Amino acid sequence: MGKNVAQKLIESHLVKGEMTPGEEIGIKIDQTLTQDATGTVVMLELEAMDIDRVKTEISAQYVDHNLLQEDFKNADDHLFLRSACQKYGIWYSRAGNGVSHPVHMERFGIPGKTLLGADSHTPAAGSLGMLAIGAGGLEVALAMAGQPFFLKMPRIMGVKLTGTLPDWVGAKDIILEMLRRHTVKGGVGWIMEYYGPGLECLTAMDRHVIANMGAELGATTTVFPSDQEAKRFLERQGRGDDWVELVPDSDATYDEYEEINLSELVPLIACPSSPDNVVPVKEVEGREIYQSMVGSSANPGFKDFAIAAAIVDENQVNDGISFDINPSSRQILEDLLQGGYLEMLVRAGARIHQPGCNGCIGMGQAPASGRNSLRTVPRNFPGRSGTKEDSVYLCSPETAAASAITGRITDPRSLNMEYPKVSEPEILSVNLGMLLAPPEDGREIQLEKGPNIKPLPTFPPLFHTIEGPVTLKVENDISTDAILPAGAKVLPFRSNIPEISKFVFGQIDESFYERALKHQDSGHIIVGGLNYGQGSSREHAVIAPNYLGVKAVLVKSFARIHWQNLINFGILPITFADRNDYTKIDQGDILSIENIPDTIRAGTDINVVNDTKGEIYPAKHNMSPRQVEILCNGGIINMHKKGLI
Ligand code: MIC
Repeated sequence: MGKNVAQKLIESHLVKGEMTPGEEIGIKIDQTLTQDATGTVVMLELEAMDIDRVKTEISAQYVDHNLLQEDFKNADDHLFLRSACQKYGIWYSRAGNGVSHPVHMERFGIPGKTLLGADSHTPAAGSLGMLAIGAGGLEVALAMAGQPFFLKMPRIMGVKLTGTLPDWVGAKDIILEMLRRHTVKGGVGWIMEYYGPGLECLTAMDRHVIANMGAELGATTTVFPSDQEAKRFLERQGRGDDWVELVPDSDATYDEYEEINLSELVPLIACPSSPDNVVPVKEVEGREIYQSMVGSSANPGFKDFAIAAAIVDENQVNDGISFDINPSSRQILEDLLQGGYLEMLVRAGARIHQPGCNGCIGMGQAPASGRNSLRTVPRNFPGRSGTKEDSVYLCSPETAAASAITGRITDPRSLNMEYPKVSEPEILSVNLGMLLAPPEDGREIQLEKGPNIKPLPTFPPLFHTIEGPVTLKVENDISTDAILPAGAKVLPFRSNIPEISKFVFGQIDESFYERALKHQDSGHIIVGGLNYGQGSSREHAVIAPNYLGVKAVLVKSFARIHWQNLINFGILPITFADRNDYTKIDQGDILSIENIPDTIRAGTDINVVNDTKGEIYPAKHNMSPRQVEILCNGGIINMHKKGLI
């Protein structure tokens, strides 16, 4: 039977297990990606593992998150990361060079390779026919040390694209349509593979948009074929020799099928505050906005900025609007400059920022209170922008630009203008000036640690019995932004766990930190709903709760990356056998879980006793035997210290 691209990618890298959906497999990792908000802990983990040099074909570290240098902390982190890259043999992309995902695609993307990234949007590299997966930093550190990456074999959904995109409709509208149909939970346990004649009208960077935001479906990753478009992209990056063809066999099959007729799509928009709250722009047209933002790894292509520039050209941005432009890579910024598009944006009243994530993760550009913000970013979880009661809409560059002119949410098709035709420069300004190659041997290089960079905390062994209060009960779809916010105030503490732990669940309940401290040594439990831990890969959303004494998380279902992070740092992740039991528990109830190591080794069933109410709730874990051993040792770092990894 023929194979699809995802199967070919997995099979060519399989080192453990069978490709049976739901079974654990181990795959070889060719490349890794870290960014500066996850990378500092990764480098501390490499130091703790005492490795000499990374064992991957390519490892790259990007500085694209902590770009606001309001004091020494971020600047010190950048120097620490640079010294670690020199020491361990990692490429270092300096602050100002751009967002990790588009830069990695431009410089290191190679069809047929695997990429593991400490960022949930790593799947963007699937645009070039890579198997690119987001994971917690510790799993990326292990891959850098030459270990396989383990995951449950996903099912593979074939998404057939037919028709052609109408004017004013773009790649963003395709992924928003997928979110409308499948929600933020629909992709959990799945790989999305796109195929069909509709691919013809998608450039490699269009595919990047779709693959990037596949993370918002909860998908393990997204894969496109490496076809003539991938070849064209690599040739224009001066890397034509890296191209290999990788397409599905003519008789390839999928576990499930989806189909989108591109010709029927209209401009779509995700309303606050979830990426799946999608409606046609027409439905919310006319709402006043405060801000319109173009950029991020979810619309990083030259065309995304050029089309916005051409739309606002010869107009003035509405005088009530902040029109924020976040270039995605320095290379693309140079090309926009050469093509005259930057001049159009500046003349129209845009605010030009440095290449980086910036407002996408609340690193500046926070919207005014109670005002609407339109953004081409991938996420609009509550408070993620930096403004607590924010109202962020997700849309295409066309919609963002049209709305910047009118000051209201505007369907771009209603503008009285032809759909602009934009084209990249003949020769791309490929320039590796801000990308530092590692030296041949960095063993003598000393790590440069500023005062904000603290050693990783020690992690206690797994408790045989957990008995403690439910210190917080949360609803469905709790994101890692809700567990541990990003943003300009919090991100600088990513290398300082005691400090960053003060922000755990702060967006939901400001009293959580003090309540947790009371049970830091004896242990306490979090209870949640569906899709707990959706969104980012930040392992800090586990390390900090662990530091505060969280010993178990009991929910209706987990998001993949966060579930793996909980296990890797020794927090017991269990789900209700009967989801209705969720309603029986109140915050403050004392729960107990007994004889844990023997119970989770013996099977997947485990009982939770509510001592306060005298009830028993059957629960389950979904861990592999390998993961059970990690948990019984209190996490991977403890296993490494015992010489078990
Ligand atoms: C995000 O988009 O949420 C982030 C910030 O890039 C995170 C990584 C992080 O929290 O550092 C992600 O997506 O993994």
